[in-house]
Amino acid sequence: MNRRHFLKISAATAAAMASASISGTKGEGLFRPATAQAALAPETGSMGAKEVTSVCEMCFWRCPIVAKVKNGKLVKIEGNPKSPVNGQRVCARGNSGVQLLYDPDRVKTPLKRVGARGEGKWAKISWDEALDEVAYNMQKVKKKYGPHALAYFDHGASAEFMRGIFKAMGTENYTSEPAFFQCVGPPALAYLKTFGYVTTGTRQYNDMGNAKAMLLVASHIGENVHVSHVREFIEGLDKGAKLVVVDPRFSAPANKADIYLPIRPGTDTALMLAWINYVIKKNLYNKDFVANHCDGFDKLKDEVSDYSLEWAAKICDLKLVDIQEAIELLAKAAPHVNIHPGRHATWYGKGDLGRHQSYAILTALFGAVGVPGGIYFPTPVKKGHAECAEPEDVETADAETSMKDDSPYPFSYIFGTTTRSIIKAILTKDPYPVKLLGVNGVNIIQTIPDPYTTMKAIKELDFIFCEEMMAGETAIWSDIVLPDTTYLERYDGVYTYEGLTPYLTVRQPVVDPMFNVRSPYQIARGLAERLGIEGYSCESEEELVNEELKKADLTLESLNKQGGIVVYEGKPYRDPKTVKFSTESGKVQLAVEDFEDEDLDPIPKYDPTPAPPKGYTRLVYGRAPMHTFTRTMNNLWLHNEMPENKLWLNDKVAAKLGIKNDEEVILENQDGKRSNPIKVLVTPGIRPDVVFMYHGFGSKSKHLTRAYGKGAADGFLMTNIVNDRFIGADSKRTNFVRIIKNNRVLNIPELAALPREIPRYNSRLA
Ligand SMILES: Nc1nc2c(c(=O)[nH]1)N[C@H]1C(S)=C(S)[C@@H](COP(=O)(O)OP(=O)(O)OC[C@H]3O[C@@H](n4cnc5c(=O)[nH]c(N)nc54)[C@H](O)[C@@H]3O)O[C@H]1N2
Ligand SMILES: Nc1nc2c(c(=O)[nH]1)N[C@H]1C(S)=C(S)[C@@H](COP(=O)(O)OP(=O)(O)OC[C@H]3O[C@@H](n4cnc5c(=O)[nH]c(N)nc54)[C@H](O)[C@@H]3O)O[C@H]1N2
Ligand code: SF4
Ligand SMILES: [Mo]
Repeated sequence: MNRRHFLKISAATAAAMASASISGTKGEGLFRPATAQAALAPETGSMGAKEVTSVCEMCFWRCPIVAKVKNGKLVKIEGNPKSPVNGQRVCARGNSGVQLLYDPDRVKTPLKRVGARGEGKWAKISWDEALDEVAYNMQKVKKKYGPHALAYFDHGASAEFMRGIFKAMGTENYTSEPAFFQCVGPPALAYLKTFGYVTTGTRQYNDMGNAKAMLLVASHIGENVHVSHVREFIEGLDKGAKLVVVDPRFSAPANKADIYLPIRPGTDTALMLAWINYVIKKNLYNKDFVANHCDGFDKLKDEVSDYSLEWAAKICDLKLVDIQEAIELLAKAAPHVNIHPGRHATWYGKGDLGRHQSYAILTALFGAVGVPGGIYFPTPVKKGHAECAEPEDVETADAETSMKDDSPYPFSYIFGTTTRSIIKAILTKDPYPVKLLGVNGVNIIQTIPDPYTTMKAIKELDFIFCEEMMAGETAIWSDIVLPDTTYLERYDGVYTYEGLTPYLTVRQPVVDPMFNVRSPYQIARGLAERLGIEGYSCESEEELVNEELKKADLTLESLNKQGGIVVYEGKPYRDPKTVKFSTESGKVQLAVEDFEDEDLDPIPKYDPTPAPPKGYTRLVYGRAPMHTFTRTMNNLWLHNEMPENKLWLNDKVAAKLGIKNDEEVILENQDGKRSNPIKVLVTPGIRPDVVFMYHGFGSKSKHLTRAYGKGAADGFLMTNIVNDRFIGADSKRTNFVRIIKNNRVLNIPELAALPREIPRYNSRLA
């Protein structure tokens, strides 16, 4: 398919999604009072609807939106036409926020567990009872074991006010666990240390729209859907950018690639280092940029000098001509070349940081920083602080052995306390006991690999509570469930975008809260009152938002008069002569001394991740375009689009095993853990030494009546976790599966020969 054709099709798909009819919700929900039945049936048609601007939270990209509301009911969501990034567009998920609001399986009132943890048996309780119980247990655990026995796993907009409560209790164990230790921690650290700022976090400062060539290693843009990111990618292609895609699976962008490299999984750093060596040896690097703005070039040159393209071709199972052509193509476009920094990076544990550091190094060698098409500098946007919504600053109590400061992972403190350390402390009391867990915006069972260990740890806790919208896995494992509003029913403060076209906008309720739910601010306030924590003094969230808007010389009213968004001028580029970096020396660090100081490699090395044991294949996963992790699985419209996931299996392997397309199989991992039944997608679009599934499926909560048991959960096949040595993030692509069909175990034939340099996984050695 050519590019224009693709654009047309994407537009047609978007239009189809946008006009999808609004049907009523079905299925018996949990504790659904009769009066709520009517509330759950949305209005149809958006003619004459009231428009309220807000911000999407169906994923973390947070596109500005307009909600259309008729007779108090939300009927449609579109992009905010004034938004410079998405305009009127939202993706399938953004559009389907309507069905999150009216999902019959929302948690509608505070709940107290009456069965065993994980069983999902609850009694309805009042808000006073729920908050009293949480506050009582927080105080009790703190008194008995000290403040650090409290831990908080959080993610996303709903979590911030409650984080203030945990901080004020004096614990060191609060952190956005999924964001750093399960997602973007390794590239965030790699770019921070190389360039002095984080180019890839919640936002990604890479200018694909103006690139002349792009390199995507795994980033499966188009399946990984962030509206403006996809648009910039398409814009770049439309303007003629060349594209190199490295992925063992024929992903959505692989379909658009000039050169597609179906790499052996886990060998990307070998390819990157050979490319870096080639660029240096063939004088393809930007000499001015390196001489004026980079430290450590000679060291780098020396370190990578043995990595040849021939060697990489063998390790990576790629053709020499292809990898040579690819690096020449990228070099030709320099400096307007986009080496995508990646996002989700917690793949193999060992080597994850170095892989992303090697993208940063190649970017620097091409001088592709602060220039159109490269990575760029964020433009700060003025945003104030709502002091009336911040608890007093409590100095974190000293811990004899701190999990944060004395972490075995020297750079984890930058992000918080490593997930693995907290889980280990719950199970072993080492270095101290952790006895209470608060969870907010995290699917604690499916987001953290090795759910078996997590479930064991939860059983050891004195108390676990969550703030949740849905009756999913986190809710069924909690002692108390505090029902949150959805993002469509609350304020969450001011959002700023520091990208190419900076803007400021605000999330505000588009309808009144349904049921007996409360906003995160009101929940935190209720707890603060009971715990004697001062600082949540804003009477209302409007007051809080107005405080935050002061610094930008705005009020909610003035902002709303301007269409809910103010756009500023961006300053993403720099003069290559005078550009300065926020590292200690003001220069790009091609070799990171801070790493060396901690006995870690200052320049990445290739250290192979073990290959599958005989009879097994590697399990990998990724994003489904119309779902966000587990959180959208029960959404009526999105469920209808994709109710279950499939197992991508190489056609030659399938033929050898006698497996046909759409046949149902079960997977068994190297430790004997088995999956739900999953249908097979037989395809030539995946290597023979790997299988793939979309993440988020296979819910274990019976209360999610649509999502329960549909498809297979990747995390339930992850029991071999390798933690990287820099921050201790959890690996997820270090697990291997074989196939069970009709109760027969089928060994996977090895169709890609393994070079001697790559060891095979052996549980006794691991
Ligand atoms: N096996 C496996 N694990 C992974 C990944 C993978 O691909 N496979 N991906 C990793 C990555 S990249 C990431 S970013 C993380 C994502 O990890 P999570 O953020 O944990 O992702 P979700 O599965 O969507 O779970 C979010 C939970 O928060 C709840 N929630 C959503 N919105 C709100 C809200 O407004 N208020 C409240 N109170 N609750 C809310 C949802 O109902 C859901 O239970 O997962 C990581 N872990
Ligand atoms: N629709 C949708 N979009 C999303 C999200 C969502 O939930 N839904 N989540 C967002 C978030 S928080 C994140 S972090 C991003 C994640 O999205 P990405 O950063 O794009 O995720 P990755 O895991 O890096 O990429 C997945 C790809 O890696 C390939 N792969 C597997 N193993 C290897 C390997 O060893 N080498 C190489 N080169 N490729 C390999 C897989 O085949 C797959 O195509 O997506 C974001 N976008
Ligand atoms: S990318 Fe889609 S789901 Fe994510 S914020 Fe934008 S519209 Fe919402
Ligand atoms: Mo992520």
